[in-house]
Amino acid sequence: MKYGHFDDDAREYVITRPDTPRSWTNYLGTTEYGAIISNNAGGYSFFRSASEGRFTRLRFNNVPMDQPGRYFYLRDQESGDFWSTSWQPVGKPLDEYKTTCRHGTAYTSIESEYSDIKTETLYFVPVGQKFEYWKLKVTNTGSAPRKLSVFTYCEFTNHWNIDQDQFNLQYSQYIGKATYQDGFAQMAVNDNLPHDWASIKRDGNAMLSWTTLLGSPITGYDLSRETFIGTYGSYAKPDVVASGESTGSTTYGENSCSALRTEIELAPGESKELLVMIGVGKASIEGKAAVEEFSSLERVDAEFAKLKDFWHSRLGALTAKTPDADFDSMVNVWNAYNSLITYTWSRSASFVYGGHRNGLGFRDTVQDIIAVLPAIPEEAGKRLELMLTGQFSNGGALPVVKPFDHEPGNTPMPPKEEFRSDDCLWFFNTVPAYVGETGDLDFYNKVLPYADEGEATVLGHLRRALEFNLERSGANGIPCGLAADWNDCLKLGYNGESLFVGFQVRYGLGVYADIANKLNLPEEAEWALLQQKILDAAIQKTCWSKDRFIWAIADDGTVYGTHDSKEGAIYLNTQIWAVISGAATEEQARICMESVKEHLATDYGAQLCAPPVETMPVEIMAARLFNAGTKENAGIFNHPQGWVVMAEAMLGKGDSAYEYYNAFNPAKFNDKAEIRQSEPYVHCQSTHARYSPMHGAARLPWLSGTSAWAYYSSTAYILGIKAELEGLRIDPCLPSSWPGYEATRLFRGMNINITVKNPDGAETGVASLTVDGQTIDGTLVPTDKLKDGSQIEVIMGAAVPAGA
Ligand code: IFM
Repeated sequence: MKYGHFDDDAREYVITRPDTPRSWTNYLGTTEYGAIISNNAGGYSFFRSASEGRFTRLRFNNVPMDQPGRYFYLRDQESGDFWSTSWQPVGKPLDEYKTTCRHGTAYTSIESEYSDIKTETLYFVPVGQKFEYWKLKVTNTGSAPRKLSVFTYCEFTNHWNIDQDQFNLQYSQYIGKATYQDGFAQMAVNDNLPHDWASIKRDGNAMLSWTTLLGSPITGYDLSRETFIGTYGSYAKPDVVASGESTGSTTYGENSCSALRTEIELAPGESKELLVMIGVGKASIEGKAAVEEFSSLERVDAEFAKLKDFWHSRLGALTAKTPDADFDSMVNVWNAYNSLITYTWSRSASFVYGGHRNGLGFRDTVQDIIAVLPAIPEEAGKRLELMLTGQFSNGGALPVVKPFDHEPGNTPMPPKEEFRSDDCLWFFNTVPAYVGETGDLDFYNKVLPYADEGEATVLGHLRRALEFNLERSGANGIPCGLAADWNDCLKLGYNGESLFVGFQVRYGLGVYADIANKLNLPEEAEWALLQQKILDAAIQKTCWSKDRFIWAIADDGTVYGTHDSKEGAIYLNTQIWAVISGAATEEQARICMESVKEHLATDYGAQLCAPPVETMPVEIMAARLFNAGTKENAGIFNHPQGWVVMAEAMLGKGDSAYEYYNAFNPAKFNDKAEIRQSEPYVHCQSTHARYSPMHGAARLPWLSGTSAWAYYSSTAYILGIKAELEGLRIDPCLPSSWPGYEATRLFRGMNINITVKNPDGAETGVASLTVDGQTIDGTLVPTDKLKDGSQIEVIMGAAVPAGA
């Protein structure tokens, strides 16, 4: 079953049936003013933080779902019939109500037609501003003149802190006041406090927001939710809309909303345009200034064009034209956009994340950066520096970096039991990728503070990261899992050993040696390679079990993930990272990847483990808390799916890499939306596995490491386009059915055109490579051979030895 389609030319996803199986959402705004909107206009807005800056309300996990939101109600003054410009909340029968929602890059538009009235709404936050627009065009498509009342609706929170708003009602129901003056609704929380509303110190300052309606005189208003909706009313049938009588209500505590009203008369064929503006600040200052400068319809159009340019130029950093339209939709638009949104909001703001994860999850963000480097290298570099200052001088890291509060050099070191083992190991993926993108080798010499005290060069930070794990190795010489490794559920006891961390350390040591060589520090490289050798020996001695790598050894010596284990007998991450890290021998790599295929692969992605955990001690394997076949308990965790693609590509298996990619490519399930249920245009954190009766149902859209690794694996491994310090590498690993592809890649300010031809159906290998007609040996195009507009042409096939 399908509910919509991709419109890649417009860079939009078009939802043609509004009764989607779940809310299909989109993001508006930036880190200053963020907002989320569903295909039925449900959602909320926040200033800087989804937990500390939430000023309009969505009631999470509600029935009906995703309410309230940003609504326009229309009421026919003659018949009394009323509806909303989005299908919900009124929810007219779908045989009478036609609607299409277009989710674009940080904007959403909804076009609907009911009762001979066509409405077009457009929602967006102009770039860099602290307000949002809702633009509405109403057209009379019938043959009779019409008189309509239009009511706007959004619901204010009673406190910008979500817990205060939702749960601490004995306080928060007494602190808000909504007032109406000069065409503005003003919501003031803690109005008695100083009006320093933009301060990041929420306590001690008022929280102020405003709305207004323009384009037609305001003829009435209601700011009391109880009055507008009615104490036993509903968003589907608000008392005021049903009666057609606005009351002029304001609030003194209780619940506030902004329901502004106007009347429009439309001759047949006539259209009228209205504009709602909602923002943070004082109506009489920030509201007035925004209206003065931004409220003309010409300005709205100009801001919309600017917004599109802003996003489309970012997405244009890498474009591909392959034989697979679903692959292209993701790479060119949705996976790139998803990664930028995930990078922006980490795990803090969605319809699933209510805001409690406030700030940048350390390991999450370091990984998220890898996908946005082609689009925003400078900005991502600043974020990377911020994360490096979240590392403590012992080499471990803060679990979450809060950009507005972070004080490097001044953060108390947590107790040793609270450190996770993998946090800083992700630097070994992201830091070289950043240096590759920018060509800035000197970045490794940049001095940055530690979170607690002291400072080091970036290279010093990397060395400290490795030492952190090497100093915390267990009885078998494998690094300890500590509070958790990548897998939040794995708790092996402080001295229990995690092979995934072992592989990450091995990978990191190799990367470190490579960097040290580039910096002409042979002793550093030697140190790293020696540590790697010692670690390799420990891995080979204890961690191979017949046809797989184990996953861990608890501190009581119990080995998890052996071929004869009753549960959790095979763990995805240690097989694929054995390959990625280079720890597996050629034979082990082949065998363990075959085991992945045999025991873990499904039509919707590879399961994290099998069989599910049912009796393992919950103190060791907290995944047992999850229903079998979900999340970390043998669910299809999507975050590692990109690593599976990378591992297969590293083994030269293009068909297999593509098959694994397709299994979790959301676009491939566009026509099976009743199974996947979540948005077909964004990645989800996990999918129900075959142990679940809901096999294939994907959950937790948008904010997950899945997006970054899906993007990175598809672009750097399948397409094989990778920015390296010395130049641009083109080393594709394609499905044998692809005759090639074309791509463009922005690289250090130059637009590079790439054509890959695959005449013999090779899966890997470059037979020849030319740049602007000049032949290059190997797969790396040196930067000095490139200029803006360069044309790289690659013919795949058996590699021709250099000089042959
Ligand atoms: O690695 C974690 C991530 O940091 C948060 N979500 C779950 C993942 C796996 O446990």
